[in-house]
Amino acid sequence: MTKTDDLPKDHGPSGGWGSLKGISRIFGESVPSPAVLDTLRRQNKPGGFMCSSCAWPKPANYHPFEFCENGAKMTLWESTSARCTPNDLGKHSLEELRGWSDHELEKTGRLTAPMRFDHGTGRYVETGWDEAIAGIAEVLATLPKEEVVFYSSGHAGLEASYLWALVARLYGNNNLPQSSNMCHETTSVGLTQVIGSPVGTVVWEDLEETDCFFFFGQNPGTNSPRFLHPLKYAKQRGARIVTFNPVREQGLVSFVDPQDPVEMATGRETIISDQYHQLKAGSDIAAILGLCKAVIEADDAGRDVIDHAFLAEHCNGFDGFMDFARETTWAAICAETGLSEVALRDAAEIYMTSEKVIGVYGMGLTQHAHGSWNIGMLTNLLLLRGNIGKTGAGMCPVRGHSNVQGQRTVGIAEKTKLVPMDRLRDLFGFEPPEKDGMHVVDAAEAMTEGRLSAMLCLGGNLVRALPERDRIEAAWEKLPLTVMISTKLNRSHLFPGRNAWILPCLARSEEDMQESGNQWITIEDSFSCIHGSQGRRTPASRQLRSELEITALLGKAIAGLTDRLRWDEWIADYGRVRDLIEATYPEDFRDFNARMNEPGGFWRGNPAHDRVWKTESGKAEFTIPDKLNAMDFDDEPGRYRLLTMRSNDQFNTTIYGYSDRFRGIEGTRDVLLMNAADMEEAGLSHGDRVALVADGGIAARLGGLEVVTFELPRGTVGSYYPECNVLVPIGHHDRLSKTPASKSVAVRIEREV
Ligand SMILES: Nc1nc2c(c(=O)[nH]1)N[C@H]1C(S)=C(S)[C@@H](COP(=O)(O)OP(=O)(O)OC[C@H]3O[C@@H](n4cnc5c(=O)[nH]c(N)nc54)[C@H](O)[C@@H]3O)O[C@H]1N2
Ligand SMILES: Nc1nc2c(c(=O)[nH]1)N[C@H]1C(S)=C(S)[C@@H](COP(=O)(O)OP(=O)(O)OC[C@H]3O[C@@H](n4cnc5c(=O)[nH]c(N)nc54)[C@H](O)[C@@H]3O)O[C@H]1N2
Ligand SMILES: [Mo]
Repeated sequence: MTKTDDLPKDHGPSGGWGSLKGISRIFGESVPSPAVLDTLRRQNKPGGFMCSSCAWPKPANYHPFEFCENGAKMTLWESTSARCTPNDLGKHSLEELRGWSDHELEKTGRLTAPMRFDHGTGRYVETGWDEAIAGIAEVLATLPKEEVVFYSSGHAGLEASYLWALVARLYGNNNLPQSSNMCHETTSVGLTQVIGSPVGTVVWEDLEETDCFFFFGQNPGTNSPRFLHPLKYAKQRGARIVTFNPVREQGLVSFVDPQDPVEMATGRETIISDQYHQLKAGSDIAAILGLCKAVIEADDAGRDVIDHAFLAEHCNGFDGFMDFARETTWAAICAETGLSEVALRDAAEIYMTSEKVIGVYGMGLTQHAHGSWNIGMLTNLLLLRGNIGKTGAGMCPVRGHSNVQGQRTVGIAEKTKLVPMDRLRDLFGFEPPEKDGMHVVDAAEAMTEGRLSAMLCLGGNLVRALPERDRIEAAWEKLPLTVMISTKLNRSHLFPGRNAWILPCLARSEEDMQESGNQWITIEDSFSCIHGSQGRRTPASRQLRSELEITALLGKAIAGLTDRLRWDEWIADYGRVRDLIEATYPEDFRDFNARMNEPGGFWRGNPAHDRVWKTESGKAEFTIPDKLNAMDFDDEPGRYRLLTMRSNDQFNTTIYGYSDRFRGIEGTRDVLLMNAADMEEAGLSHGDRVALVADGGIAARLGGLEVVTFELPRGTVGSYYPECNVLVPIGHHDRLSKTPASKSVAVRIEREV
């Protein structure tokens, strides 16, 4: 175990002046258009616009500046004054553009006009909206319906997303994979199995009441920096924080609040983690089992630390689980995690002496071959002391994109059982398709096997976000149809299908003027609260259309106008789409239009929060994993566990720049982070050039990496996503939910000259 006090503070606390420098650098690089400061002032406030970066909740009692370093970067990045016009794009061949980095591609600026790929000249050319929509509908009419996929990345608002799902079903399938298939699908499936809820149980009040957080594989300093404020207040109240993460993440070590003038002037920082346990990647099952074992042993020895009444009333399977924990040896747990028994008992002591505990997790738990068992084990830990369904306690998966959770709530789902099809039938007068659709991994496999005809993407950059990039790129450009609804140029645009369009859309901070005025859209945050959002900025180009309008135009071209499919009226007033959402999901969206601007958002409720378990048994389930780690390969000499990381200067495949200041890595992303003892054993020195070679059944290599000595557990190495996606096999994913296992990829290291 490393205690936070003992850790070197070489890269300074999170937040502080570094975060302001980070923002101002993007301000310089992206050359935002005027009035952007006004936009930032309205960010994440009732009556304002909701940041399109992460899904962290927006509090009712907001700060004067309710945005973080990375939210500001996102807004500045989309408010750039640079433009990528068809003319500019037409100056470059695809070959040439494929040599550009992700950063260079997006830096060309906002897309301004619809484009079609002209295979004759090998260039994108401008086209009109009517022509583009008619062209797409014409191709769609010729394709096998089950071979067309309607992907969405978690950006678009509830209204556009609801219609997107409707369009897919009217077209004739449930092929509605979403970015969460690569992200928190493990939560949607795994958490549902054990507590009957696909989403977290915690709400804002719980953050204010809790006396302890346990963090597993979530990095708030970079990925949800506004979370650092409630963590700071919790620490000031005396709450404790324990972190399990192979990487020492600065945001979980200490924080200087950029919104606090005294802290900024004095540099006074809040120490975040009381204990920081750098376990081996993929070993959380064993680590959490160790915590459970310590609790069970203490209870067996007469300390009353298990909530037996709660278990008896609410849970299934605890006797079997407790025996399993008793029988598993400390030696096995320590060997698996690389942590000592003392360290795990220390952490368990904090757990046992806290009355209200929140379990926080992110990609460090979900992106493993047995990610669902990780979630099951964390649930076991919380259940032992009744830490789900009481104030100040609960499960807190931290979601990714700003509306990734909400899109699922309003029908973007490939599984038919998740959608009230009978209501859709009644509302729109059609027979919704009955067959389950494709998950993103199914789609990727079908694509590489030539069984897919079209990819329509509502946002995102799937070519870059998916595993096995080389195979995906080759397969993508063979598709009969590709359609990308995007704000900026990205690598997915550079592999146009036989018929290909780019449809440029408004960004969330921009005015969306329709017949009834400037439109509101809504999003759902990680705590299941719904917020209205209205953009006010002048759109980047007069030719941009909103995501809702583009979706509705496609729907109209595919299914026609009828007395129940009132596409034009929906475009004219998004409030009518909210009425449809309310009619489809009355329990979640009561008085939707009236309530959407409530401060803090309106909560759509969660039965598990009130100890109502929507599982098959009607109880919360304890689970016993088949093995003590979440991986699908064994350690071998020369084989490493690669975890693919996000830097502090990116939002997924959008690379703002090359400064990962919390980790002290500047000016490059081509690095391999490695433990000093591992380096010595492999005969490598800091600064050496190496390649990573996939060691999991595919032939793939990523060269040109510089070795950086880093404090990591032995056998675990780190390098950046999305660059590493060449190395991840498509079949390497969570067994239950198919979430790609991007946090434990088997690799070997080869020296380069
Ligand atoms: N600025 C910024 N914000 C973002 C994003 C972004 O790219 N940039 N992406 C958004 C999206 S879509 C998402 S899903 C979220 C992602 O946010 P996070 O869930 O925080 O995702 P990551 O940064 O990929 O990884 C989380 C942490 O898991 C740790 N980890 C890796 N392997 C293991 C393991 O085996 N066990 C444990 N305990 N920890 C492990 C890593 O060291 C890292 O600190 O953030 C969202 N917000
Ligand atoms: N190895 C590895 N792979 C991973 C991960 C990992 O940790 N490691 N993380 C996974 C995760 S958690 C996720 S969520 C996925 C992300 O996968 P995606 O969601 O597909 O990718 P993004 O990078 O978020 O998409 C960026 C693009 O979205 C478009 N865009 C931005 N804003 C808007 C908007 O407002 N509207 C529209 N229509 N388009 C917009 C821009 O064109 C931009 O280029 O990647 C996954 N892949
Ligand atoms: Mo994500």
